[in-house]
Amino acid sequence: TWDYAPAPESRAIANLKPAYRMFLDGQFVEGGGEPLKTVNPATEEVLAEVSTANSADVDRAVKAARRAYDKTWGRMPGSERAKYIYRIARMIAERGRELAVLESLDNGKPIKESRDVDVPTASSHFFYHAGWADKLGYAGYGPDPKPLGVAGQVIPWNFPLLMAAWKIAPALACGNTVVLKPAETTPLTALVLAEIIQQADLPPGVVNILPGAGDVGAELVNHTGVDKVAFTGSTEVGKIIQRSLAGTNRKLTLELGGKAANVVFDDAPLDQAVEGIVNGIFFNQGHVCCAGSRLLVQESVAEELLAKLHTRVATLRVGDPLDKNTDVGAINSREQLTKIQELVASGEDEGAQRWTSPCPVPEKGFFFAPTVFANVSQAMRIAREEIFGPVLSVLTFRTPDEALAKANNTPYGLSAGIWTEKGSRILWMADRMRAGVVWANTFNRFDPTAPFGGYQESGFGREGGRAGLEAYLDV
Ligand code: TXE
Repeated sequence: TWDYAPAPESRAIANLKPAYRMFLDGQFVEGGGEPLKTVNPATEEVLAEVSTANSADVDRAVKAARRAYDKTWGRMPGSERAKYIYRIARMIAERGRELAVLESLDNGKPIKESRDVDVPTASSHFFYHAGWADKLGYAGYGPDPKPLGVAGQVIPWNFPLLMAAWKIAPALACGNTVVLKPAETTPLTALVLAEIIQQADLPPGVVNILPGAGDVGAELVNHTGVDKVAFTGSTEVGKIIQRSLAGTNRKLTLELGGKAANVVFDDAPLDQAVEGIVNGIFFNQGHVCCAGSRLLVQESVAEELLAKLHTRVATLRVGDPLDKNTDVGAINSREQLTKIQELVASGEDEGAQRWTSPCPVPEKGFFFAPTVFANVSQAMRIAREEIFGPVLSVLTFRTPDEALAKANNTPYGLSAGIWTEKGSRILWMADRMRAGVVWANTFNRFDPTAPFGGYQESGFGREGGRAGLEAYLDV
């Protein structure tokens, strides 16, 4: 174990303030809720105090969004909306360094990921959707599709800025207005996005950002002034929301958990597959809904692949999220760390064979060394439940039919991976896997042009691509 001190200049680069206020009707204001303290998960130090909303604030925000919809945004030609959205996209890119450092401080993810993935992908989502704003007549939903009205959006902590972008960009492009609640452990980059939205001169009320815990999320999704609810988070909360909206005629999209199979056939280029497996499960500490958390490997190459995998995983550096060489940063919260520890203990109890990377791990902060379980059977909790951490479960198979059956043996259905040189096998598997995204000889590729979303307990609705517009239009 070792200790580190975060570079003092990081707070200045992130423009970190001691206190943040919520964004309502174009202004930064104090909320009526109990302020929350957001913590740097790598040091356990308080980063900032953040004002939270109460139910009166939620009501004011929804009403402000309604006014903005009726008076400005909902009536504006798409070509005008596009100008504002392009401006947001550019401003995110311009403030990329600040946003990346702030994201790593608040979330714990490695700076090379926030810098190279989160921030540029957030920006590209606004660029992509700006392009749709004046072309909705060509989206295939009729010549003149209408926005829905006010969107109530609740997002998780694993990609705080990027999830905000995924939610806000399509809503705005289609002419809706927004009330968004970021996750309680990671509110900061969404509030910088609010600043960008204010500076981009969007009319007041078009976007409102209200930090708070789950109770604020519940107030928002149940507010009768909200026309469309979009949620990304746990399957458990997704089901609560679905039940509470039953019979209300409000539109709903849910992006929930996953337990993706990453399937390696014996003809796969193994070194390339190892890179994809590592990316699939250790990217963002495994806090990824589409993480390749179940490795299914053909029996004949299992031993060789596992040896290569251990060698590669042992090289991953765990630690300071702000160090450019860090591969695995901090677990976002103590709560999540406890959940990971519990599931790992269950894997050992149920008889799986645990291997943990010998890498040094910081003493302070929420860290967990990359872990690989072999001899996993389908009945074990580590093969069935979403761990949402840097923990891989390895299962084996003999035939493509068995691989397919095991891959689909999950209540989830968000993503999957296939590694093989045979094109025909890729098509055969992709056609039969119940997963919203199937990657072949790669993993975790994201692009705003490609629709993303799940089947079964992973939710419904798509985000990104032309299909993603449907969630925000009356067609
Ligand atoms: O999720 P929650 P948590 C999974 C992952 C993780 C587990 C728990 O397995 O370990 O869920 O994480 C808000 N009405 N995923 O507890 O509670 C909450 O404030 C409305 C997978 O953080 O679902 C936050 O903003 N909103 C997932 C958001 O929901 C409510 C990403 C998500 O928090 C609410 C995150 C309510 N009743 C966790 N209760 C993915 N799909 O990527 C809470 N919230």
